[in-house]
This record gives sequence, C-alpha cells and structure tokens, in this order.
Amino acid sequence: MDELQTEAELEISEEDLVEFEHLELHEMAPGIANLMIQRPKVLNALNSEVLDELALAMEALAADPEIKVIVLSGGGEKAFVAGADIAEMAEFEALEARDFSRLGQATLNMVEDCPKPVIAMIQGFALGGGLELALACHLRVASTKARLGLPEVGLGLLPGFGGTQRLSRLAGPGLAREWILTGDHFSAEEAHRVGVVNRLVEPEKLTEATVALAKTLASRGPVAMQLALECIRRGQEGSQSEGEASEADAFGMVFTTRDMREGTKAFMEKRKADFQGR
Ligand code: CO8
Repeated sequence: MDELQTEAELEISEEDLVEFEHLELHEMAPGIANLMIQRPKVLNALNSEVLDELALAMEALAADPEIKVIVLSGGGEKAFVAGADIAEMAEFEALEARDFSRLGQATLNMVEDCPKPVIAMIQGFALGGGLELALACHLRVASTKARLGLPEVGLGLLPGFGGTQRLSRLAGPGLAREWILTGDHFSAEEAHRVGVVNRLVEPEKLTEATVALAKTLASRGPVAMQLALECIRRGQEGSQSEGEASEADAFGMVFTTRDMREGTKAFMEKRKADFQGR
C-alpha cells in the first residue's frame, strides 16, 4: 500500500503485537489506527484465529486513549476480505459451525459496538463474511475496483456473521434478498448507489480519502459520537419511540461533559474546539 500506512507501528501493546499472527497495526495519522488483516494468500479469509485476534485488537484499540478512529483493511492488493475461510468451514460438524457463526457474530458485534468510529477501507473483494465485517464497521470507503457480495448460497451456505440482519437494516430487505439470494458480486458503484458504501474513490485515492474522513471524525467530540452511535444502534433494534428516548437521555448526558462546554464555547469564540473525550 502507500507510505501513509507505514508511517509508524502503533505502540498500543507490544505484547499484543507480538501475539498477532494475522493482523498488522499501523498509525495512518495521529490518533488514527489502521488494523490490517494480513492473510493475502487466501485473500484475507477469516478463520477462527483471525476472528480471535480481531476481537483482541478491537478491545485494545477501544481502550487506548491515544486512538480516536480505527480503519479496518485487508492486506495485499486484491481483497479487503474474501469471506470466512472456506477450507476451515468445509470440515465443520453442525455444532462447530454454530460456534464459528457465534464467534464471528460476537467479534463483529465488538466492531459495531466499538465506542470509536470504525471505517472499513475496501480496495478489492469484500465477499461473504468479509462484506459482513465491512457492514459491521460504522462507515465504508471503497475503491471503484472493489467487488462486494454475499455469495454464500452458491456454496450451499448462508451469511452467518450477521449479514442477513445488517444488510437488511442498512439497505432494506428488498436489496438484501436480491444480494443474498442471487449471491452475485456487485460493483462498488452499485454498492455506493444503494448506500452500502459511503464514499467511492479511485483506487489511488483510497488511503488518502479514508484518512481525510478519519481526520474529520478525529476532530469531532468523541463522547458525542459514541453516544450517537449507541442511539443509532438502539433505534435499529427497537421502536422509534425507544430510540428517541435513548436520544433524549444521551442528549442530557452530553451536557455533563467538558467537551460539550468546550465545543459550544469554541463555536462562539470562532476557534477550533479542543475535545478531550470527557
Ligand atoms: N476462504 C478460503 N480461501 C479462500 C477464500 C475463502 N473465502 N477466498 C479465496 N481463497 C483462496 C483461494 O482458495 C486461493 O487459494 P489457492 O491459491 O491456494 O488456490 C486464493 O485465495 C486466491 O483465490 P483465487 O485463486 O480464487 O483468486 P481469483 O482472483 O481467481 O478469485 C474470488 C477471487 C472471486 C474472490 C474467489 O477467490 C472466490 O470466489 N473466493 C470465495 C468467495 C466466497 O465465496 N466467499 C464467501 C465464503 S462463505 C462465508 O463467508 C460465510 C460467512 C458466514 C460464516 C458462518 C459460519 C457458520
């Protein structure tokens, strides 16, 4: 990839870094972590080890006060992630398959529940469990060369890492049925048109555009963003009135923060806010 991604290895935890076999951590810009899945020979397919490592890394990044935004990506040129590891799954008995699905769901829920914004940076294939991982991220930036889809039914499988739920909620059940039942691959342009991809950029601009978006988020009030993400999630899971109740609670809570005082004061003083995340 480019030089932005090789600036510096993050120092969140030397021990965790040593333990990671399939993940790499870099700092793309101050406060912006790049967590890269590195199994390029199998297009970054997600096996149990990768999912375990992802969960550990997400926990560490969520707890690291220096990190404001997390960018999830896939190593190599060809893929974000081409799915769950078919070789591993092929050997499963039913209970192992259920455990694997639960592990994937729990790990992807950690991504979605991360208190800091998580952006998927998609340069190539995002298929099956790989697209499901991207859907668990809060935002998706994709290269025009990316291909997305949920091809599981072609293998006699179905999406098992939350894809039946997240795609329906993001883009509606009509689109989810089409993508899941056909199993076709879709272009990034099509995914962008239907709202599955937030930003679509030329391949050579992918890192730059992702970092620009991440920097915008890093400049915003972290507590306010965290509460907003929680409200959106609660609203999706419950009724509009429950969602609005949690929004009002969050709105009240934000008034207890120093950041809210700073943000409004900075606006009135016509200067940039200096948010502390408290
Ligand atoms: N798992 C394991 N290995 C993979 C995967 C995968 N998902 N995708 C690619 N690979 C491997 C290939 O086997 C190949 O290995 P090798 O070099 O040893 O033959 C290597 O990666 C390179 O792939 P290709 O040679 O196939 O590369 P192409 O450019 O020809 O094709 C494609 C790229 C189109 C992406 C093709 O590799 C492909 O179709 N991959 C599979 C995509 C797919 O079906 N994904 C969905 C998998 S199922 C899933 O994700 C379920 C999630 C829910 C699980 C719930 C658990 C119960």
